[in-house]
Amino acid sequence: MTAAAIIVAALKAAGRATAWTLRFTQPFTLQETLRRLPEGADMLVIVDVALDEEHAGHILSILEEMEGPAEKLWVDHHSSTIRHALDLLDRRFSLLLSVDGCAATIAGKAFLHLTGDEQFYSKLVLIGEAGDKVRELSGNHPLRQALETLGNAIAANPTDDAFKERLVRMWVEEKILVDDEAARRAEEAEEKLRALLKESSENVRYESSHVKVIDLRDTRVHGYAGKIASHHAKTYGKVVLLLFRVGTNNTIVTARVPPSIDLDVASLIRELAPLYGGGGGGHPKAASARVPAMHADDFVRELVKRIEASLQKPS
Ligand SMILES: [Mn+2]
Repeated sequence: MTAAAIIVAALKAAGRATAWTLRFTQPFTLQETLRRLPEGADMLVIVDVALDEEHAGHILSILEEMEGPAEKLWVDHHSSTIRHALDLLDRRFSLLLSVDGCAATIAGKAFLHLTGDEQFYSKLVLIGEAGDKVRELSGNHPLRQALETLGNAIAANPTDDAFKERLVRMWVEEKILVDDEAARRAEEAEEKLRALLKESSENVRYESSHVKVIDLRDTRVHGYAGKIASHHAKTYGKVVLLLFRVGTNNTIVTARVPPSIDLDVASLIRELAPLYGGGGGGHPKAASARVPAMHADDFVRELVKRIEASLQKPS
């Protein structure tokens, strides 16, 4: 979102984005989004969306057949997109791709000097980088409050695209970082998080010296799972597995590894989840799995076993 704001601000300053609209999409919904672009647009900029292996073939063929817009730019930091650079050039995309930092880093390097207000938009670069965890803002950093408010406001309802678009518009058109609406949503989110943290402490299903399993399958945690798991991992210095439900058929297991423990939980999940009819992955210390609800308990039992075994191995 911050990268998009910087790009739009630069295009506007150059007299080019007189009318613009935002679409929010995921790698697995990109094909749908591309099919429903506004008619007559003369420029398309795709920002921070991975062209992932699973969907690349389909998406590339849609792009192949697409008639407009005349100008197309892909700004991204995902290595799967970079591996398709030639395919994208063949489809007449201009490319701004780098694995260094996040989309806000790239947008800042390319467009900040064209926005006409480097002071304001450099704040957005920092907030975007901190939001994407490629940079840390210290507790007393002047942007820390805005970062937390925006993060919490979005977390309160992550799929509220209209709110997210309003935020980006506000950054571009009013150059305000946080407004009352965002502050109100953030407060709501913090309250909800407090309640969920309390509930999570009451639903610890297993705990050993290295691992803690929290079962929130009877609670609505959507948007908060990562925060809850990270909180427990950091506070107790244990690997945390948090179970919650998505729909009736699937259980998500969100895993967080504290900085004090050296463990690649993502590869354990990648190995194990398919054996239970699921899948998953992520980063070494922050990963998640989705498994059929009926196999969730067996999956978690085995995952705990493997985590404890790999932590007991002499290094
Ligand atoms: Mn990103």
